[in-house]
Amino acid sequence: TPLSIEGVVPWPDEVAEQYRKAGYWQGTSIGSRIAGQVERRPDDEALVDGSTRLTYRQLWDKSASCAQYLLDLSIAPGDRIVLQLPNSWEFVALTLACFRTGIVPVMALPAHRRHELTHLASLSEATAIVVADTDRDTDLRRIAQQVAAEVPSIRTVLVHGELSNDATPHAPERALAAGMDTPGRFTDAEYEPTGADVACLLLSGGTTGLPKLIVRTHDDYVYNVLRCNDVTEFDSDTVYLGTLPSSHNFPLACPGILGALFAGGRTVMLPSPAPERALRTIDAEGVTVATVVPAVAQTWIEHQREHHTMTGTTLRVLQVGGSRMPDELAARVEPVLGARLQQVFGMAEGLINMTRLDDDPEVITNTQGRPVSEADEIAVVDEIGEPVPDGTPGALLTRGPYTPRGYFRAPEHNAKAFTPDGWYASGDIVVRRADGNLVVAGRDKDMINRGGEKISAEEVENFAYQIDGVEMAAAVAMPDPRLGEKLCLYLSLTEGHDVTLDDVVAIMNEAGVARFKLPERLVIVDQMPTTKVGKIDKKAMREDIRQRLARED
Ligand code: J2J
Repeated sequence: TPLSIEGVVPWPDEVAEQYRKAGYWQGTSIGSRIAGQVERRPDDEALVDGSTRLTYRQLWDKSASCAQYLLDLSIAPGDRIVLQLPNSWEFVALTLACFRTGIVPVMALPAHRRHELTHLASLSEATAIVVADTDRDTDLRRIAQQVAAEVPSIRTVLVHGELSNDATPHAPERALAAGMDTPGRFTDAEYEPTGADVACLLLSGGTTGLPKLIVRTHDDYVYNVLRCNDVTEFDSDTVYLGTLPSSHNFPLACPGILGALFAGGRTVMLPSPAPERALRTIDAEGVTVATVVPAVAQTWIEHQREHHTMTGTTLRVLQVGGSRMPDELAARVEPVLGARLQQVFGMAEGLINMTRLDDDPEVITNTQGRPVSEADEIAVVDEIGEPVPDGTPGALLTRGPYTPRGYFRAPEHNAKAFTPDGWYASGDIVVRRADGNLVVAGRDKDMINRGGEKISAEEVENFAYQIDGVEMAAAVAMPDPRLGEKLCLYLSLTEGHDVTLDDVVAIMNEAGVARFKLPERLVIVDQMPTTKVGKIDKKAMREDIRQRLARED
């Protein structure tokens, strides 16, 4: 029987039964899928991180050791732990340790700081937090202790790297490294999760004041990985390059690191997608598939054009997604990088659309693909929820065997984000073409997509409202040639007040907000533009900032 965690919204019983009957859900854990490859190819390389190279057997042993270490620290199956680690073999070993014990990782991003980590720990009632020692000049151990001070459920801080010499920590610090090298006692048979058990909590792209958590079960996540493996054609010859933060759904499971492990392939991890090192690594390791956001694809293309860093031709597929790839950029991938482009339009909430590797070039260049599963249900609807004809833009709704029916512990938000029939309203405006492929045409959610990193407008506005003299605040997307969008903040002020961009940045820094959410431009207006019904008119502001930028050019 599955471990019950309060606040999880299950699929309706009859739907679950249908998914099991159809074989979408197989009742197996993520770990068991990888265990098969460990048996089959113990001495093949599974993971490369700098000078560390781990075979399947070694990675499996390290994750078993790590699993036992977590259990010895009284972190129990079903407990949540906030996981914030840079791309590294330790990230993978620890994530697998969680998947093998039923401990649930909350997939924080490396850029998150006190504000986000505190919220994630508190919403999930985490019993531990895992951080790196530092990120450049930021001491993450100190931040983890601040989180522990705020969130009483946190009992342990696990550190990747050097422990701090904090004499009176709120929660004891333990070295992650100490747990990696004593395999032996852990047995999968004792802990193996069922298919219905929670595997991990992913972060939502966020349109709300604070990010929501997405529950992914073993059944649904295994299916997600298997479908993506099939479409992206992963096999034991695949050499996968992970450069985006691994806690994102895309590089983790679409098909990503898990896909490579399921298929018996090899994953190479880099801490960043900086072009010189990434392109060199592709050559040196014989990388066949890499995953990037459009902004990174652009830097790789420009770098390769200028420096011809990549001399080999191993790269077979470049997966690009997370934000809208301009068609002109899409057209340059294959000519410059020599790899087939695969556009991916996905979401941590579930639904993954992909172009197929053998699609017509027109489809690959101009669309964001179609669902990876025959069981994915798609509806494109107008304002009143009526289906629109193909070729007409509409709001994308979806249901399916790897699209959960509700966020974790968020009943009020669920009532808005899901229809009574369980459709998830993605907030994306899409056009479905007659051939079934989707084109992302915009969105009706209040979010800024900064090169694939999602920023909730409301979250930023809430900080602006804390500043004296701010009457109204509106965070809107402004166009950016590299990132696609950046955040521009519009403010109207009460008389006699003056507010600068620095003031806004200061208050957000004080609160410990991730840097990528900081507004990059401030526009002060006498009056906020409003719609006929008196709502703040963000469309008018997006147009206004577009014109201002054009005038400055
Ligand atoms: C336009 N918008 C896109 C695309 C995502 C694979 C790929 C991406 C994500 C992801 C993911 C887009 N064109 N190609 O989890 O597994 C925007 C949409 C979507 C939101 C989801 C994966 N690809 N988007 O980006 O949960 O607005 O997942 O609803 O971070 O990103 O964001 P996220």
